[in-house]
Amino acid sequence: MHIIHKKGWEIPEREATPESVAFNRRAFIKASGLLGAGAIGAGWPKISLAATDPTASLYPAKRNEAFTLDRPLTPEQTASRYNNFYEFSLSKSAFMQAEALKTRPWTVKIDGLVEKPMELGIDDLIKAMPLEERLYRHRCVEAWSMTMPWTGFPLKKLVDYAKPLGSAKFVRFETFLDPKMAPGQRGFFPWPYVEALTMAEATNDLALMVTGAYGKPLANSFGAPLRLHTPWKYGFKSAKSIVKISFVEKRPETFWEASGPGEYGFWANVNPQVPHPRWSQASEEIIGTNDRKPTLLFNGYGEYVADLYKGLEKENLYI
Ligand SMILES: Nc1nc2c(c(=O)[nH]1)N[C@H]1C(S)=C(S)[C@@H](COP(=O)(O)O)O[C@H]1N2
Ligand SMILES: [Mo]
Repeated sequence: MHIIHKKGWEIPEREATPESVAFNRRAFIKASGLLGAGAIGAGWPKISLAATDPTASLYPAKRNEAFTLDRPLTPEQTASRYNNFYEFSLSKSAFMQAEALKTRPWTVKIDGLVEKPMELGIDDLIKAMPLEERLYRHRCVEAWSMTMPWTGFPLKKLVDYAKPLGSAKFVRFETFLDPKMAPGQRGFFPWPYVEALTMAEATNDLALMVTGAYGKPLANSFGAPLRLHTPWKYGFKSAKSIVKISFVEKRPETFWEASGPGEYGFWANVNPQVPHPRWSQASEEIIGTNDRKPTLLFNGYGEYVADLYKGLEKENLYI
């Protein structure tokens, strides 16, 4: 496929710094008339105020101490305002447009090769699952990284709950489709957003369904009310705002494979020695700092996941 539009990561880094986020914030407040109304507090910090969320009382969840970091946490205001969320914008300030994301009512469909397909209200699902907090590193294919305190439950628990049939080989995740709500979906991309994992990846200890961050329900920009995070893979594998989880036999075509097959493959495991066709993956910019660090194989999570890829040497496992 010939892609004629610009990808988010072709935007010069300058435009994607926290400084420009701060600038955009002022522009946004001005444009929305909030300054004049003297109501900045009412209009602006909604992304960090989740008190009205029906699951708010479940947070903060107990931290699982098994997952530790080699660097400080990214401040919440930095992490929740520097996002890839193409449904809303190709710019890192998608968090502003993502305020339009309506997260209730929200239903998650589980279908495909399962004993009994079902539809679950998001609040019932979250209450049925064991929430815990995990400190995870996040490595975007664009060569930047963050560290977040996610709250969520192991994807494995949801797989057990769904009772897949033996014939299921992949788990497919689909994001909402609503071009009225999400301006990016009016543009040229193979919507809705789709990601997928093998069953072995999905039932690995690390694969986390995320419902909250920083000790409260997920801010819209992080992909509320339910997103995936697979920290050993490039960030694009971690689908946001999921409405459907399907168990399938055939390997699904994913959003990024369909958009740029030569650049974003199915596996997308982090490997500093395998460059992206257009840039090096050897190191990463730590967002919110002036630091770069060397990138680690499997983003430092090899002890959990390296075994998953034995026998797959012929596949293009990295990018
Ligand atoms: N639905 C959807 N999910 C998505 C994306 C997206 O544009 N839409 N971007 C991906 C990419 S490229 C990254 S790096 C992460 C960003 O997650 P964050 O904004 O919480 O850091 O979300 C991933 N999941
Ligand atoms: Mo990414």
